[in-house]
Formats: sequence, C-alpha cells, structure tokens
Amino acid sequence: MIKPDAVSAGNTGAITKMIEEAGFRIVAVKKTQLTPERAGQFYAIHKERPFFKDLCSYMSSGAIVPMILEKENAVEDFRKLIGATDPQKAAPGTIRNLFAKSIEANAIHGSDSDENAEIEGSFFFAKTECF
Ligand code: 3AN
Repeated sequence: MIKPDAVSAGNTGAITKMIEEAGFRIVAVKKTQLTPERAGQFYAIHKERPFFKDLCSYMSSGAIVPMILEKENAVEDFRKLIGATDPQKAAPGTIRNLFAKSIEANAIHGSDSDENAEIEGSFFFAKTECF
C-alpha cells in the first residue's frame, strides 16, 4: 500500500516502477481513501501502541494506493525493497530511503507474512477483482 504522504507527493508512479522493476506482478491496484475507523481496523494489531491514534488519522488523511502483488518469496523480497520502518535506518536505494518523510509517514506498507498478505488483500479487494 502506497501511503498518503507518497501519493500526495506525486510519487505513486516512481514507486510503482520500482516495484515492477524488482519483479513483482501487480495483480490488483486502485486509488482509494480510508476513514479513521477503517484505518483502525487495518492496523488493529497496533491498537495498544502510543502512536495508534496518530497512525489512524495520518492513514486516513489522503488517498492511498493498495495493491496485491505476486512474486516468488514476495513478502521477504518486498520488505527488502521497501526498507526499514524508520527511514533513517532504511538502506540506501530502498523505497522508504528514497521517499519516506518520517517513521509514521513512511511512504509504503508491506505485509509481514503470507497469511497477513491474504487478510490485507481481502481488506481492499473482493476476490472477483483479483481473480
Ligand atoms: P512496518 O510498516 O515496517 O511493518 P509496523 O507494522 O511496525 O512497521 O508499523 C506499522 C506502521 O505504524 C508503520 N508503517 C508506521 O507508519 C507506524 N509506526 C511504526 N512505529 C512507529 C513509531 N514508533 N512512531 C510512529 N509511527 C510508527
């Protein structure tokens, strides 16, 4: 999911190009916006964290671009491509190193397991949309 900071900065195209050049196939993509409630559902795992409320208001502050991606070893390879959560710690050339503004507004989200990729994919797309 390309996050509001990166979408509003006009970086959707550059980030999508990096994703495709790294060998990911875009199975489904759209532009949409979350309500704070929907953002809270998406990040429910973080609901006890001190940054949860800010995260929900940030994630609902503008358009996002969720995608379903396909590749061998996709979860691990995508997390390498996006870099560390904190852009100050993200390796040179990673998406967060190039485009993130802060630890919160960090340009992009990637699923952390195949199981969560299924759950998060279904959060944004009906099965019929991604066949
Ligand atoms: P990642 O997105 O790298 O898997 P998570 O799942 O630990 O990182 O965090 C989810 C999101 O919560 C991050 N992408 C970031 O926007 C926000 N976040 C994580 N840690 C912090 C923090 N210490 N302060 C503010 N926001 C944070």
